[in-house]
Amino acid sequence: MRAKQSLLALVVIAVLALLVVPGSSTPSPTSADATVAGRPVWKGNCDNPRVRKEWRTLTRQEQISFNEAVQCLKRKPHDSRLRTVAPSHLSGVPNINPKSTFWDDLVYVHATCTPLVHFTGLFLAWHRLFVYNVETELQNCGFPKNLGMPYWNWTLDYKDGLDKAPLWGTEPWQIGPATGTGKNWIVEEFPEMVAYPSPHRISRRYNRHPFRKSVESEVLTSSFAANSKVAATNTKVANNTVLPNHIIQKAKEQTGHTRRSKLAKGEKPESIKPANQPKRLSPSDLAKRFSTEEKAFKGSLSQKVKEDDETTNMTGEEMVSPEAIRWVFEARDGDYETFAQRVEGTPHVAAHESFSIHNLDINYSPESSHFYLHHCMVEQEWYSWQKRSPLNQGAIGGKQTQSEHEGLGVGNAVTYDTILPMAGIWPDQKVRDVLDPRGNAPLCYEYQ
Ligand SMILES: [Cu+2]
Repeated sequence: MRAKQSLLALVVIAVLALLVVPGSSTPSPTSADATVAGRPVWKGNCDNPRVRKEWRTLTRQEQISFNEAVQCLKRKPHDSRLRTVAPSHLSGVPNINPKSTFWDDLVYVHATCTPLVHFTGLFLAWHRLFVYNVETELQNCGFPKNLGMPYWNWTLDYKDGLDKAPLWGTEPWQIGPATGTGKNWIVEEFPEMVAYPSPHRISRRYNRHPFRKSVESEVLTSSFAANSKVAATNTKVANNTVLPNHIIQKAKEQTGHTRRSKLAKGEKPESIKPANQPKRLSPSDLAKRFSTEEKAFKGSLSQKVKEDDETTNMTGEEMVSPEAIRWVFEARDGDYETFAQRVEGTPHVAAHESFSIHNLDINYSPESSHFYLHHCMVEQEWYSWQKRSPLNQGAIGGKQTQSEHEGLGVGNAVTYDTILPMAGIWPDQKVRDVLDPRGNAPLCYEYQ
């Protein structure tokens, strides 16, 4: 009888806890199993969160320390644990170059995961984990342990121009010019070569109208050239291919193969081709997808899109403006899919596309350190949306396979157990493990 009473008391306490949580706007300590509408809510109780600051609020010394940590990662040798995730015939990414640097490894992790983690339901969760892991690597290279990744709040630059952000420039506390020199826009400050897709120097060019056909065709042509070179030299899948579990599962269902993490030497990649394989979106497919998002945004600005010209003439600045961010945050509480699609398709894409060349080929965009400052801001947008309501804390959505038509993919739905592959460099995690930025392992950070 007593046992029954205490059980009843526990149930009452649990129900009360659930009722209290939705009323609070900040994360409250709750039981690990507590849920809102079937979704996990934050524990939010980690000790000593790393503090992520906006670039311009860092001290000069901290800015210099970030640049030095980046250079340190460029001096570190290739990590032999690196593995291919999406087979090369799906990703278009070349085999691992063992003569590359650890900085190149970071680019490779992103590139080999690209078909799984862009324009799918994994975009926000995967990039959150990726940025956090790189943040740890920067700390191991001398960046202060109490600081997290700096972020670039591009909304502060929408009036003056994204290229006028104080992070650009050639002083030791800046990250290099927004536009390099010469006809290939080489960033002269960085003499080092980056390895992927083939060895080259870092180049960058600011485009005020990144969606104009002329800019797109100029930049995409060079991107295509790089890709076709890769395709020609890369007809076989690396022997050390590791596939994420959901693809292995699919392959198993289709072929009856048992679970495997490696391709045997000489084995044809077709034998493990999943039924619903991620189709690699070409740069022009991606451009189409971007312009769909743009139209939706432009439509929300002017109530209706009158002409195509109107959207292609949009500046990157318009797409990161307070108005654009307001539109992103109009996603109602719990509606992860609307939020995720808008944040990826508009401010995220705009800040990328405003800086070419390789930044228009999303595979290799982390070759420039501003990738991390930019993605840390995208990440903050998600964190802010999550903070707004307990309904958002555990909200996920979208599918696992890229599609030309669906911004968040097609095929299997993303679940709390979907794997976020880290290509052998860091442990893979599940989606549920990265929903709470202050949930202790693996994440513990805060924004300032
Ligand atoms: Cu990315």
